[in-house]
Amino acid sequence: MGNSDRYYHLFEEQQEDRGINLDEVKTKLRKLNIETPSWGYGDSGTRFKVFQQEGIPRDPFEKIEDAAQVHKLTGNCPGVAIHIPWDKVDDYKKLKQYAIDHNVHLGAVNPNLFQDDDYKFGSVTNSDASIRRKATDHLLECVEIARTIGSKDVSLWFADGTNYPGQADFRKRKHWMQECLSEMYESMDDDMRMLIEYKFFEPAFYHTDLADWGMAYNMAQKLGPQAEVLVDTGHHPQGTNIEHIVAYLLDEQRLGGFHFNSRKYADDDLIAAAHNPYELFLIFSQIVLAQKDNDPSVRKNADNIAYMLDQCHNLEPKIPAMIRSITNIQTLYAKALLINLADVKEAQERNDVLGAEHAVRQAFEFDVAPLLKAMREESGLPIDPMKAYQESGYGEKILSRGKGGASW
Ligand code: PSV
Ligand code: MN
Repeated sequence: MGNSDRYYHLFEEQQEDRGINLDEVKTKLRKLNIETPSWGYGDSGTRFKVFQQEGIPRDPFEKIEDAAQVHKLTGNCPGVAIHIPWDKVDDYKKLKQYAIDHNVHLGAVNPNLFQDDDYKFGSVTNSDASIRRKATDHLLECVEIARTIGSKDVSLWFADGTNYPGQADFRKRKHWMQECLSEMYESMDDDMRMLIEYKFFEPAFYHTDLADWGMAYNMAQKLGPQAEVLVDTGHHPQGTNIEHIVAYLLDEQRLGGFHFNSRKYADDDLIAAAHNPYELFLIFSQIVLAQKDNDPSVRKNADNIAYMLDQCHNLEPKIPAMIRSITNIQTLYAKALLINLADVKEAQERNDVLGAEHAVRQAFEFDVAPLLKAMREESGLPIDPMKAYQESGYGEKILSRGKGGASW
């Protein structure tokens, strides 16, 4: 019996005693699909400097090749989110097929409404009707691209906002945005989703048109059931209770998806759970709870969340940074799946504050390494995805691409 087996069996016994079925946990872990962002493989930086790396993909096809490595080694990332026009190609069917040939698929389509001179004072909130038209046409183009590549999600983030009091009319902008998004909504197929992201500041510093989850939720509600809220973990003020937002949206059946990343100060876009693993664990704890809800529509929402990374690795190499993010997420989801929900519920019913807190935290404190090893072994995946990447030679092979690849 190998070491990993010995540790796993001890772990299994321990969890069985707690009433946790590890086969169910492993099945859920295998089912976790996290899209990686095509733009996360390109060169990125801060407003001060983009340090170019060697080996960066030169086009969307090479981005897919890199994303395919992350999936091959972790088993949880079959989807690649794309950004238009960064990933604009002449033939989207060819791009779709290229992804399939690399054992992945194209995921959410992300329009870009922030890098055109016309959008300086807003895109769908611009006071100039012809600019709003242009922005809406781009949204419609992205719905069409999603249709062509067989993607069901169009994911929206707006940089729209202002820097100074009096600069623009908040309420007019709210109506303009709703008008443009309604047109996009009407153009979607019945099985498509519009995922609406919010962010409290940056690039605008005074007001942002969709500044928080409440505004995104309200917009989604006005548009219809195919519009849902996307929670980017880096888009909240310090100290925000994100898991509460998650629970609220699940209860309303409007939690569309996540952009995972880590933040210390603002929208830092760093490796998921690098700074505050407990936060991500608590987010997953709400999802795990909703997966077992009595209400089938809450369960349906919890089982249909679009998980994505939205990260930019400015200093560290891109592919290993994605792998680290995914293994961090696997670890924290695994821990959340170890929460004994019945214990939590009982403690809550007794108003046993310490007991309830203990029941949640206890799961976080388990070492899930033996569980992840067993799950990977059983799925034919490398036990240590990072080590496997480092030994694969892929990182050296792509150096022949040279410097000066794609950037956002
Ligand atoms: C900018 O803040 C951002 O990171 C948003 O989170 C979007 O999801 C992403 O860029 C891609 O447009
Ligand atoms: Mn995002």
